[in-house]
Amino acid sequence: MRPVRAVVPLVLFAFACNCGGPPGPMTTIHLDATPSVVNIASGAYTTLTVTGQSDGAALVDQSTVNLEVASALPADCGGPGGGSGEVGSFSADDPSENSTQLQVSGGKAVTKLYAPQTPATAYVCAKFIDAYSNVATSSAKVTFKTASEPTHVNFSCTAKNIGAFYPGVGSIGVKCTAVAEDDQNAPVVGSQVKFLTEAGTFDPDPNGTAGVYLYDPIGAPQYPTTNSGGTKPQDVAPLTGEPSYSCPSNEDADCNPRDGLVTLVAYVEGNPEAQGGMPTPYVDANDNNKYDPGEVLPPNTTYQDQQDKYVWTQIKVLFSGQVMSQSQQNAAGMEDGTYVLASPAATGDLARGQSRNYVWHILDSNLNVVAANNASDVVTFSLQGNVPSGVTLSGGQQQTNDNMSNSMGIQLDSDFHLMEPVGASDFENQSTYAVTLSNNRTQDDTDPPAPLSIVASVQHSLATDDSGSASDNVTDNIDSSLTSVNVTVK
Ligand SMILES: [Ca+2]
Ligand SMILES: [Ca+2]
Ligand SMILES: [Ca+2]
Repeated sequence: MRPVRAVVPLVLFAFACNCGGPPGPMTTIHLDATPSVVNIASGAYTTLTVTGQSDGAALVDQSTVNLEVASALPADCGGPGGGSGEVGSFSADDPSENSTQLQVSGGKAVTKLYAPQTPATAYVCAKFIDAYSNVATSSAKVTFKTASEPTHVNFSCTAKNIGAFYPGVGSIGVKCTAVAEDDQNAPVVGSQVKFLTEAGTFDPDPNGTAGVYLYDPIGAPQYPTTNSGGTKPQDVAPLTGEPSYSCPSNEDADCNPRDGLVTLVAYVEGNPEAQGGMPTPYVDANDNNKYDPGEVLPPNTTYQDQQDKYVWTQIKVLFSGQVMSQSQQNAAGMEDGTYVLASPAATGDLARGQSRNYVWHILDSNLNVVAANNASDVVTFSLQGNVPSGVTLSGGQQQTNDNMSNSMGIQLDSDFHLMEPVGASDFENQSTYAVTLSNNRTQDDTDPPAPLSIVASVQHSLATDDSGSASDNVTDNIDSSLTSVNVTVK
């Protein structure tokens, strides 16, 4: 066989035409204005550049280009004409200089168009007459506007629930980012956002990227109420429906979830009128949506209900700690099963053919959901003892896991504002874990009745991975005397 080879001739046809136009070769020019949107300021300008082709080459040096600026494009530049007023000037000193003549140099003609005093839309017409008296035109539109200013701040942190009260971890950090934006939601370059916090400290990002780190310096030795340093969140009284108990270290105070709630503020100089007016930025430490004496303000300010300097955003994060131990629970005078221990209470025979649900509430000493900043954070339940055949925990497994949700327990809206009313179920729902122990032994199983324990352990991450700290990931193994549920299967 001969290979088949096809050859397709490729033919290009090119046509050139000067179809009834003026004599001589075509001349074209192009006017560029960069930038095309200019913020009005003293000396602000846009750069106009005219390039073109004439006689098949770049514009000849020493030839001239005429420029005109007006509030409407002239008729001989393809516009409606009739422009008026001062909408830009070719002179830095004279706002009325609305035309100029440029010499081409290096194939182009360049000049500056200075901003007017007030916002305006300027139309610039460039006109070039070639050696054959052909007229080529090009135009550009330039918008002069008042400089954009921040009207709001976008503010968020990479963790909602931070294990800042966990004993002995030292400083942990969470990255927070704030961007000042204008009324078009465009970032306002050059705006310096500042931060206020109820607890911990804000430090610049040590990696030099955008944002700041919220560092917790608490490192409490045991209870958050006996922390050894740093600023901790304000102790607040429980709201209606918010669970609480008498704090072991201070019987006059209630320990309640909002004792771990930390208010953060990002503020920037801008236009608060855009939001219908705003009060002085303040750290609403007690979550009542109003300024109370003692709440943190920007340096050297006094609180005003209306001010015209700053725009700002407030968010809240939660500082949480270690899962409460049995000894802490006892010291707190809490009854078994109130918040932490499995229910129903520990002991009780489980006859053949029976099953039983056990419920844990995994909470810290403020009754908060513990921090779980890693998707693999988990509560693990296991059966311990001489497990007879036919006895299973939660569907046939000897061990069962329940991934923890990265939540605050406290209900906040999408802006991290506290939602009212506060209900105890909000705090409990996200901290509840359950397993089922089933005794499926048959008459053929002759193992003797066995005492067993169900043991829960918690592995959770105190902060997000980008905290810059090596100590932000801990395994919190709960005291076994707390978490064991003892049951005899018969
Ligand atoms: Ca309290
Ligand atoms: Ca307040
Ligand atoms: Ca607070």
